Amino acid sequence: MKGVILAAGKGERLRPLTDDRPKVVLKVANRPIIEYVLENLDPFVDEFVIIVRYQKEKLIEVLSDEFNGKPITYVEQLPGDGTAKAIESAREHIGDEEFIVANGDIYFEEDGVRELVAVFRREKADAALLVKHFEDLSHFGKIEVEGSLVKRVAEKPGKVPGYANLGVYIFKPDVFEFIERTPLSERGEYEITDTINLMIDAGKRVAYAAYSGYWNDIGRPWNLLELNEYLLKTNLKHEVRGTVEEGAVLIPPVEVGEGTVIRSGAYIIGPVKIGKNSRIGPNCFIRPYTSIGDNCHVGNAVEVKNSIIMDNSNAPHLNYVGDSIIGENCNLGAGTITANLRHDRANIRVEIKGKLEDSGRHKLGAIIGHNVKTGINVTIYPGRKIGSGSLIGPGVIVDKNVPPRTLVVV
Ligand code: TTP
Repeated sequence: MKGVILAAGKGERLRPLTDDRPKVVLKVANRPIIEYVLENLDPFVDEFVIIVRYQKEKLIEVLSDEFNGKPITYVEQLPGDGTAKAIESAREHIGDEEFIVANGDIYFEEDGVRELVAVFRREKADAALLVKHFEDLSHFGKIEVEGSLVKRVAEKPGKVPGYANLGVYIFKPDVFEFIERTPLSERGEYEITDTINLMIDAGKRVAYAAYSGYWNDIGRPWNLLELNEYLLKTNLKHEVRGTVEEGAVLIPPVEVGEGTVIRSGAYIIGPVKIGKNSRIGPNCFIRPYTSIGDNCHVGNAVEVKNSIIMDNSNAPHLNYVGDSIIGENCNLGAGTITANLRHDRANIRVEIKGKLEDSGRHKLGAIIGHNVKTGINVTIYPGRKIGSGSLIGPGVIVDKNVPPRTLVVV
């Protein structure tokens, strides 16, 4: 069976981290998001087809042409937007067998796919989708079911309990005939949920598998922090491949990659994951749920907590990085501090595609794109974004979002 992964989206809600790359290559717990999708589909498929468009070269560079010995074919999405259009793009690569489809920007585990395949076969279905029960469907379309089959994929019903669609499906090749007939939705996309309703109207058997495991839809920046926390909490082993100097304290689990040096006076409370060839300390404090990538430097008098610091980035002296995401190739000047809590302890709101959204978190720090440099004594307000390639001069208080490639001075 082939596994089709949808990875052509622009990831606009994840700006500035997606300013110059597709969201599926962003690393969480030091691994590109799409690798978790490939890994959890791997037991069920013998070949991957990845649908690409936005910044596709970056994705191809990261994954190359195979995963666990199974070939990957990259297919450019046909003109038009939406998940149905993305799936249609795989048409020539699907023979006459059923195939699995998964969004490339979600996290799910193998058990869900196993159950999906089992339900599809048991029900002799024409299609099957993975669903999960939520108490509040305000942010999801509702999957209405009757017995073992899906009756309808409905609009977002508001704050009511029910099943939501998780973005993992099995289809037979006849889905392409229904995709051809799928109309453009109100938001201007060809959506696979509309295709599924057309299939149900035509009397096709669409089954569902209810998943009880962990799932995350990585649409907004704080979803990366949630997933990072989950992965470190559940999957991390204490393993030191680098060097730990005398006088450093590592409270397990802490993973330290090859070539990394943890210098004296570093105090690290796991779960913490540190990549290869990084320099940590002396005299720093790294608190739980922190991932630090390859070739990073976390230096003297720096505290990092519940954060993601991507490859080649530095917090070298006198920094506080809390509940924050720092892209690749960044450098924080001495005294650059992220604020992660409001005095009134209200939830932090973040501007997403021009609208303020409640992150649901009362602790959220900065969201810093790639290739950003800050000067000394820069203060960043909670939930503020700094666009990739920007330079923030000394003493600046970042209380507004900074667009990409912008120079900000006092
Ligand atoms: P979305 O998260 O709806 O879209 P997106 O990835 O472009 O993100 P944003 O809304 O922030 O801009 O996409 C769901 C999945 O479908 C995701 O895995 C990307 C994929 N997709 C495509 O492959 N092609 C498309 O045209 C669209 C819209 C999404």
